[in-house]
Amino acid sequence: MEKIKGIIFDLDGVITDTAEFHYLAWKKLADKLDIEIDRDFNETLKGVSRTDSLERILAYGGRSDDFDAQEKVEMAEWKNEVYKEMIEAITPNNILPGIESFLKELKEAGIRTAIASASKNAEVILRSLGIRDQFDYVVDAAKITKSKPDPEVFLKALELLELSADVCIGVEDAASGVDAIKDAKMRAVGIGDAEILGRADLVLASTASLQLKQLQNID
Ligand code: B16
Ligand code: MG
Repeated sequence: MEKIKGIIFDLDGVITDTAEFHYLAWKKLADKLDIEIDRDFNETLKGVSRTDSLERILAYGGRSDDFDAQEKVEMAEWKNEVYKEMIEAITPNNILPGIESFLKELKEAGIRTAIASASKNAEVILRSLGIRDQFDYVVDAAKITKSKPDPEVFLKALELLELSADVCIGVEDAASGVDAIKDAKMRAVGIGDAEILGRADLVLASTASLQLKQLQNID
């Protein structure tokens, strides 16, 4: 590909592992609703917005029609309060392996960076991790109208970076996020399981393997 000029990162599952906190908070709510969810089901919630996640959980438990709009808002808020309490414990120790050195490598190479996250808690999390200033832009759920797999969050990041899709790479841990990157016409790097992230141009088992040289070789 052309020389890389920008890299756009998902937050949850790429920069830090908040997926487990999301899962535990949703599980607490699901337990109250007598809906049984497990970690496999949680895979389908990664990268999915808070309200869409709730709808998926209710559908999974066959309870989609049991609550009105106001009750759903309250349930989503309740989950978020539980989640916010959990993420208070986040410190720079929660940055995923290899991310800090990779960001340093990008800075030295003059490559611009942004975050593209479906989370409304993205800014708080980045500040707790102590790395907010290392990204040129943060595009989070507050700045977009359509959540992943819609490409909007990545397109917005491209616009802010003033870069075209063909010189940028997106990094994601969720299938919905890889779809969003590909539909934004960018190259996608998946972090995790190749079976789940099949549409990605390159799948790495862990963030520890992120290296600019390897990304530069993606066709
Ligand atoms: P919040 P990402 C996503 O973040 C999470 O993967 C997803 O599980 C979560 O439901 C969504 O953010 C919304 O998060 O409830 O904090 O607004 O992976 O796009 O960074
Ligand atoms: Mg993610």
